[in-house]
Amino acid sequence: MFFKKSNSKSDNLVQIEVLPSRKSKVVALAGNPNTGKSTIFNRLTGLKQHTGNWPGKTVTRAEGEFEYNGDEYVLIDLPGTYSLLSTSEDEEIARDFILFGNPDATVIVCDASALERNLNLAFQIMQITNRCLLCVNLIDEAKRKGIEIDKEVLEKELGIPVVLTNARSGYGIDELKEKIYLISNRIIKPVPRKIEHRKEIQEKVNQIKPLLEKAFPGLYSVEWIALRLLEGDQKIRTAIEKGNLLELINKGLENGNGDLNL
Ligand SMILES: Nc1nc2c(ncn2[C@@H]2O[C@H](COP(=O)(O)OP(=O)(O)OP(=O)(O)O)[C@@H](O)[C@H]2O)c(=O)[nH]1
Ligand SMILES: [Mg+2]
Repeated sequence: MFFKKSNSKSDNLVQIEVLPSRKSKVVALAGNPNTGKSTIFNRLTGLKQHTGNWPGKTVTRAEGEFEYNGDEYVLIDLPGTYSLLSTSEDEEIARDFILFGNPDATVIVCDASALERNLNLAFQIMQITNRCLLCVNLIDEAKRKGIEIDKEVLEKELGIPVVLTNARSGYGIDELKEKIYLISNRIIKPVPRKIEHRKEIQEKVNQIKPLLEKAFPGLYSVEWIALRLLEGDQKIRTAIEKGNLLELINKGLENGNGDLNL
């Protein structure tokens, strides 16, 4: 049995709840290259880290653990990518993990001085999962360049929580942990801004979605998968033809704390 202190408005009133299982929550760390992901990863996990390779790949995989508010988290440092749509090994790993690993929260790390470029990936992730937040890192560098980030406006425009950090100094890391806690415990449920597609495309997506749902009950990110099919994504198409799309998802789930071998 696993006990957890729940947050109470009054510090004197600490409720003890029994959680149904002790399974760690899974948090993915995504972002463009060189945005400070590994520095944030180190800040969050300290010495509790393991590195290896992604199964069957030459790409390094870093995984670490941390505790917050009585919960245990496994953090996965995904390869830095500009997009999730091309077929490079790095992008495929990041994409498959977010899509099939079903993380409890995905932290999208971006460079405060290059938001416009970085938000491309953020929007792609926001189409796949609602359980995400934007970590605007390197704010010290941005400030030096005279760039100020309006957190509230960004949150409103994107529909997801935004945390400003300087991973080098540790500024904002406590708030980042709190937001990860709130999202992975479903205490806050972000509603990311979705991309509006042309009418013809949306009509096709709406035709494909129910077919996918029928063939693969329990499938999430259905809209995203439908869009990839329309685009001619070979990997997704093969998974559907072989009927093993759910198998891929379950593998991702099972391996949230271990190896993701897709
Ligand atoms: N000034 C400043 N430097 C930072 C901050 N975060 C990270 N850095 C530095 O930026 C550089 C890149 O950081 P990494 O953590 O390696 O970035 P990354 O996203 O993991 O990079 P890749 O794994 O290569 O994609 C390092 O020199 C860090 O020390 C920050 O908030 N402020
Ligand atoms: Mg790194």
